Amino acid sequence: MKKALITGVTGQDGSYLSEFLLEKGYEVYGVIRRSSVDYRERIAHLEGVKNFHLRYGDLSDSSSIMALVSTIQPDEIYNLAAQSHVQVSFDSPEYTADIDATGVLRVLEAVRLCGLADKCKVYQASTSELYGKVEEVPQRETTPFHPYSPYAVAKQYGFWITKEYREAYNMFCCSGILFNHESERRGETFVTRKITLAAARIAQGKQEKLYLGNLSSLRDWGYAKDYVECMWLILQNKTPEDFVIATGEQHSVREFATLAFHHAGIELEWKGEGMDEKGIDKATGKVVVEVSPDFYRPTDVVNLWGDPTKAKTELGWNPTKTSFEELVKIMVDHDMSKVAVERAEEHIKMNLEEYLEKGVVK
Ligand code: G4F
Repeated sequence: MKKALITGVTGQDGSYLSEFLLEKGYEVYGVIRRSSVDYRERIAHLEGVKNFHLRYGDLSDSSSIMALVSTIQPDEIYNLAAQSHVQVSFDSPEYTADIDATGVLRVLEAVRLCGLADKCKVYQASTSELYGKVEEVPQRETTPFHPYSPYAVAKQYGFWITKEYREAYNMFCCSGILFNHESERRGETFVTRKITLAAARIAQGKQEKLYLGNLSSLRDWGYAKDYVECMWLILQNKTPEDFVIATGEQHSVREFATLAFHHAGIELEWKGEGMDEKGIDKATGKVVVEVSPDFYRPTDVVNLWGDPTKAKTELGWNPTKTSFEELVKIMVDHDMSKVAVERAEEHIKMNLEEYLEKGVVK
């Protein structure tokens, strides 16, 4: 039985990858950090499942990584842990560098110093943000990098140190250069999930308005569940190589919002430009989307579009398994149900409070 160690197991990708590897018959070890608040929602259904184990560790603490690698002796490591929010990296650049750059080095060094360089393969979660202020459209493996945020600069180090360990120590370590990948498990401050949740809340009368930043920003959005398969395929390849993982389709934030609101039952009409642009509910004439300078970044990456040809031809991966339209629908359907459940719970609580007050129940 193969053993996989996953850092960032509590995240969107970590949870999907755990499910995928368990299904493939792996023994999965997920690394979690100590926290006083519960952040294990995405993997709660896996706790107690045979062959799924959680261990404490932190990418900022090399001794903890070293201890995990030496005791578990994994066949594969998936380094998904990161400070992954681009906007936050402008506020916490040093922390971002520690985890997203030096953290990668700590994982690679742990493998080397534990004498596992020949045995343990390493997958590094790299990003399309490396292309940043893009020098070619669409972007492929050969496109020059131009990182454009503290996050991207840190991830650039992670990419190059992975390549360096491959060349210097002959290790099987590779980067997946993943374009944006979303799902119903996506964090609520990333633009797609922020939109689908708001559309659901606005449609059900729980929110008045959604405030967004750059509506014209372009992204290549795929479904995270499809992308974890590719992480695994990269490590099963004959030779260690880096791959672009993308759908090959590009859409704007505005287009994503239009489609998400449509699935939630609201047809949007866009009026105005720049900071004055507004999304109006055609049926009621109400402004439901506005632009706020709070969500603009000091430097923003605005033209990401990946070319997945290499992954398609060399790994046999299907980049269009889930279409853009299906992805938006999956997310909106999920959030419509989530909001409906929250409303029902509120309703029950209100009734219960009233019954308690009237002495109907004690
Ligand atoms: O959803 P986002 O925050 O994702 P971003 O910055 O592209 O980064 C994500 O994808 C990367 C892969 O390319 C990962 F490496 C990274 O870890 C992360 O998962 O923003 C997407 C775009 C940006 O151009 C942003 O300026 O949407 C624009 N945007 C417009 N309004 C907004 C908002 N982004 C956020 N988060 N919130 C807004 O209100």
